[in-house]
Amino acid sequence: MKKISLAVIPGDGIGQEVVPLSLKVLDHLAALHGGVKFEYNHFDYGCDYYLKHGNMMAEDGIDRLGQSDSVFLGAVGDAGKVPDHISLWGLLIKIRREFQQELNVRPARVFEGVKSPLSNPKDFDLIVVRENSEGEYSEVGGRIFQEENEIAIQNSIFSRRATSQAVNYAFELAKTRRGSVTSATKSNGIFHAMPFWDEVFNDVSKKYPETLASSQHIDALAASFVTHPERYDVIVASNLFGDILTDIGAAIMGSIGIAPSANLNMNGKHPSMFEPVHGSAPDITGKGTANPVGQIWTAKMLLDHHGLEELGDVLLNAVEQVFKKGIMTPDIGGTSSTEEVVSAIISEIK
Ligand code: GGG
Repeated sequence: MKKISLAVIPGDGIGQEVVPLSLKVLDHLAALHGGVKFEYNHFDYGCDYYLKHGNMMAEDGIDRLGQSDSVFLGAVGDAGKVPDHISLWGLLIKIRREFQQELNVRPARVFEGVKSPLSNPKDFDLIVVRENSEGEYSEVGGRIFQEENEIAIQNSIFSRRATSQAVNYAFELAKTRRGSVTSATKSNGIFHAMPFWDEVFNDVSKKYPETLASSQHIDALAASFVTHPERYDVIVASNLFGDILTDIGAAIMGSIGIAPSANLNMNGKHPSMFEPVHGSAPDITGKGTANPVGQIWTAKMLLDHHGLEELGDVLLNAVEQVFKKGIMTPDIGGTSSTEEVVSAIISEIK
């Protein structure tokens, strides 16, 4: 029997709705198929925790989270309570950095039965590998002068090690898929970092002569996501470009409520973290209509990560069947509640 301990952080808003239901799905899967037992360590970190304690997590929070095999996170942020940069850097980005989760892997595809803005939705099936530890997400910079002379300076950081790691991962992943890697660049506008990014991409690509390698400026790439989705298999992108591209990808999938992600620790020293792409969605919090699929597909990525790919496939297959039957939340045109979709998925787990 494989035991997997999870540090569970529902976080804010709809995270508190979709995370507990996803644990029910995992428990059902484990009970039906055996071979695995999940142990949950619950943490109430988030914006309410901040209001009570002045921090997004406990002082020893990282040590406590680090005692579990993986982190299962819902959503972070409630701008009405805590400024977004405080909540994100105090929890989500803090965990990514402290646990050296240097890659964020985000698959995107359109499920049968779900309406997408694309005319050929089957053509859209890709994975974005996002560099997750540096790039434009940096604390280097500051503000100088005051009033009309005030200046904010934000430096981005690109290391050869982390950039190569992301590019290498993308090429390895492409070997298991359709064999093509596209690099998201902007070397015509960003003077130092992006020519460097291109240089690293070209260097790594030489090790993979059998893989189709290309670079595209992020603006054109974002547009082509919609006009020529069939061109893309694996995309490697910087922290910010990857974040933006995957929101566009989620919109093409029908809703950001569907999209999953894995923040991977690559050195085996710390847990990886699994979180949907969506945020806390305060506009629909408490209505019982949040789409649970992003969190449940995220659970599939967690299973894959722990070597339980067969169980992961059972889970995703159940989601596929539910969508084919038209059981879906209002964000993708359905009339079902979060709980109804989760119950339908549980019933489809065979
Ligand atoms: N699911 C976690 C979450 O709340 N993400 C919201 C967000 O703003 N993420 C930014 C990022 O992934 O860098």
